[in-house]
Amino acid sequence: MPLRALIFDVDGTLAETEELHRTAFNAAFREAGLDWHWSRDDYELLLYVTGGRERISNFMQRNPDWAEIDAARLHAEKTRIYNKMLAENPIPLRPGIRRLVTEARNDKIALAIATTTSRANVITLLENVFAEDHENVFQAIVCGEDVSQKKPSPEAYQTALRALNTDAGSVIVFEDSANGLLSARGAGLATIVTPAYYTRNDVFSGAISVLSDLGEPDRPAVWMAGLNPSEGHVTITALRSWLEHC
Ligand code: XBP
Ligand code: MG
Repeated sequence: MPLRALIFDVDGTLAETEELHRTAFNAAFREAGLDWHWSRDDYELLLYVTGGRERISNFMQRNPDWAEIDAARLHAEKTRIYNKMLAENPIPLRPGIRRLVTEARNDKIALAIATTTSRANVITLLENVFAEDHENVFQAIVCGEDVSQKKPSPEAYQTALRALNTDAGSVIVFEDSANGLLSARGAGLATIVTPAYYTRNDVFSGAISVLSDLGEPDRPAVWMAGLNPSEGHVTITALRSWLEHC
């Protein structure tokens, strides 16, 4: 099948944002007068529940005394704090993302996002990294608010596919997590995984390739499993030939 679209996850894939999410959760807890603190080790486990509000609700089940706490309100505050922090301290795109996005745009390959994070977070990140061009880069942006079931449900990817009006066989997905990979695989999509800090211990069976990142001509990616880009960095030419072999 010809390559027609690339779909990117956001947190951990476009940028290493998850540590800022953790910081924002902890700040929201402090502001609400709660003595909760999610350490890095805690957060690595908590991330198995996708979606920040769901993550808070899941955590609250540990103690019946917390049953009355308003998870949605706490999460709205976390989102406000996260966006303020991200606007003030921009996080860069991971290696190879900007280069591949530019190549795809030059080749008229559609680009989309499928994430379980909140839309406000995605827009702030895109404004930071693509500046005045940010509204033109992605033809479809599917966020947590757009689905009834977050990853690992395939709904986010199925929704993105419908928005792109493209066959699953013509698409390649970029993910960083096992939940994201399950979601994309559930929608029948070939998936490349570039593990992030918090997902480095996940299991990525079913990915067509697992790489440290997408690499750059002067900074090759480290191959971990599956297909290996011969030039050391992922190009549209490599993706076209990989899709033919899937
Ligand atoms: C990652 C997530 C998100 C963020 C928090 O999503 O699970 O929930 O941790 O974002 P993805 P919210 O990798 O699919 O982008 O608090 O806005 O849910
Ligand atoms: Mg992710």
